[in-house]
Amino acid sequence: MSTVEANFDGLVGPTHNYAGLALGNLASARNAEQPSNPRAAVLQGLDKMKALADLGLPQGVLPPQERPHIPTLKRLGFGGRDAAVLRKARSEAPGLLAAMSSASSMWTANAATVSPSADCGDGRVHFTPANLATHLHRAIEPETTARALRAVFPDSMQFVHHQPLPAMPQMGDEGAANHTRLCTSYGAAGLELFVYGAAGEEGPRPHSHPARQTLAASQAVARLHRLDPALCHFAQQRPEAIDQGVFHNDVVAVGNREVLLYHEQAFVDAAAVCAWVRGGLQQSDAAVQPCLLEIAAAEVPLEDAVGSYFFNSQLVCAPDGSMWLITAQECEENPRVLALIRRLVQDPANPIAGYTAFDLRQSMRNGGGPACLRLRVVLNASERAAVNSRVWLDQSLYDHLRAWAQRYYRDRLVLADLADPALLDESRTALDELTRMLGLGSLYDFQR
Ligand code: SUG
Repeated sequence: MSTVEANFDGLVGPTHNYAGLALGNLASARNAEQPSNPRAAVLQGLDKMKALADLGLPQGVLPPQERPHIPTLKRLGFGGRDAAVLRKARSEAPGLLAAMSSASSMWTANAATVSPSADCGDGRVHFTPANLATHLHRAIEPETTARALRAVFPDSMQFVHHQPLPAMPQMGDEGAANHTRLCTSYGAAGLELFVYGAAGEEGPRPHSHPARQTLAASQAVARLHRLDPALCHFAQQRPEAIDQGVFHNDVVAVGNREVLLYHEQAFVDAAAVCAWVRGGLQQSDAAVQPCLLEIAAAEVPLEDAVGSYFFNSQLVCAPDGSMWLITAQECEENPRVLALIRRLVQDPANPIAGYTAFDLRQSMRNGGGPACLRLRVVLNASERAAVNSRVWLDQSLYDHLRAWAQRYYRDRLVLADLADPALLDESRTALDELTRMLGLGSLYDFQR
């Protein structure tokens, strides 16, 4: 069996809510304090996963995290029994309670950076969980993320799990959302493109929004993964694009196999990126034509790209090798973006054969599109066989997860509900059952 690219999507957690926590993420700010629907959110994500599995793509599931996170609230000085911790946090520091209650681990493009075995010096698949150091609500994810990744990819002969980088601004790391791999075929050694927002105090930086990924962090990940420096490139995001809501590179660019689809305003030096991709792919297999698709601001202004999340589409290969765009419904609702999609699908000069749009509105309202919800892992046949087999989504797991969500998830949540001890109980019961369903062991603090 050949090497494949598998998607591991994050299940939306039972406390999914809109708290306006993410600086520089326009959707998060716009929808702050709106009621959310956690049940619809998890079902929307599951439907996308199921559609990709039905297309013949290997599709895995990653678990949500335990929220509200009582251990961190205790560490921050809220003592007593769980109900008292929640009550005091709500009255004294509602912002902290919201941060400890976010379901943000659903966006698994930020869970880790993953390098396939064909790229790594020791021939194993490498994972570095992202430290997500710029935001409190996300900086509490890496410890459980690391446990989850070890539970899903347990075989140390084939998988290497690094520690997250030190959690400090100089080492801000947001994982695969700022990393793209290009290759002539999945099993061949690929080119790894790392995109950063800032390189220390010198050089251009955004003015109003944080640069979440640093050059130093990207370089550290490349070193840890034992990548060949000749096959790595470090490109800077345009600071002015970050200031316009491009908080991760996957909001303005997506790559797959030999295709890089990117907005004109994505990179400080797009010409250097393209020259490196062309040279590297030609060297890997001269028969494969690199396909660099730059989308002009005149065709789709950055504002429309951010509003529709077009570049946060998944670009995937069906088993017959044809390429598909998996987009958010918002792309169909924007006439300029829809015209662009039609143009790309009709153009024989690129391998994109079609598109499918999904309703992911619950996640989109917090700035998370189709590509944010998945972590890509390229696996050869023996690595694929070494994955915890219970996490692969098939009809039976899909049915079980739907029934599970319907049993435990609420269909309406507002910020005041986060202090409800019943919500904590429901969430723990749901997660406890999930770890059994997926064979993950005692993943959560409340289980230990
Ligand atoms: O980190 N939103 C997430 C969205 C992450 C999207 N991921 C990628 N682009 N790969 C973030 O900004 C909002 C939470 C809130 O406001 O309630 C939030 O964290």
